[in-house]
Amino acid sequence: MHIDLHEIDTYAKRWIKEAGQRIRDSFPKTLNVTTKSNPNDLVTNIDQETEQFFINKINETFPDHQILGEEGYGDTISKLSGVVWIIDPIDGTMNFVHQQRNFAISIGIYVNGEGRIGLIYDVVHDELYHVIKGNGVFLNDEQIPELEERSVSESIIALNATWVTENKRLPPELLAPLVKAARGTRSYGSAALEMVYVATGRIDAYITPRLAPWDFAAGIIMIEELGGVATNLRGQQLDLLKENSVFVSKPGLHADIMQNFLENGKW
Ligand code: 2AM
Ligand code: CA
Ligand code: CA
Ligand code: CA
Repeated sequence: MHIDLHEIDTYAKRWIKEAGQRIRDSFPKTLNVTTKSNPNDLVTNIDQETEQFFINKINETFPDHQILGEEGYGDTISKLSGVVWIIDPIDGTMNFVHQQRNFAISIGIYVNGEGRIGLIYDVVHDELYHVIKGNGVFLNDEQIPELEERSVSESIIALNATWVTENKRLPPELLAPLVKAARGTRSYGSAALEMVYVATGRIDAYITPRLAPWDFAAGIIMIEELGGVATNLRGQQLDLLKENSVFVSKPGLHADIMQNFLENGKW
């Protein structure tokens, strides 16, 4: 199979901008909101229509590519061979519904399992974060500099308060000392945006016990391209075919938190 990454990238950029325009155009219209696994797990007609928009475009233009999408209109994928588009049509659906901001479209493009292109589009701000592996990371036309080291005491860490209260995924006392030791914590409610905030240095790390591949597929390519580190909460490599805990961070800070707060994965 001949793979022209620049051609794929050109289409991906065009489509993500077009999808973003459609989402902005939908704001005055009535949104159809339903729930999925529980009353707080929301999905809208716009999530579904946006995913279908990408699938139609990709199938028309690149019939031999595979698609893994959150809303389930893509393919059932058991291994990452050939070109796979990993798409979250709206990341931060709760924000989209309640706030009409703080959400993004996320697309990671993998070739034989390797992350090659990542796009995260902050639709409301018209900010496109973009990486082609080996060619740097850009916010619109501006190149994002490499990540530098940072101590815990001077870092802002993205972390949802849920994970230091009683919950099904983590011992609540695990992260409490980190919350105390850090300069500050934040929670934005969109994993894709939290990833690009790490990439741009607006925050220093992001920790969460459960994400799906479409939440992080694009973001980890950007963070790794800039010298950052992306693993699960036990310090292991992320698996693009299932749910993972996720810990992305500036270099140095990752090892520090792993060693001094995450018990080197032995919790
Ligand atoms: P979503 O808006 O695309 O569903 C909210 O803290 C972040 O977690 C968002 O990126 C959200 O993505 C994601 N998220 C919400 N529910 C999730 C679930 N059940 N599993 C994994 N990620 C989820
Ligand atoms: Ca969802
Ligand atoms: Ca998501
Ligand atoms: Ca989503």
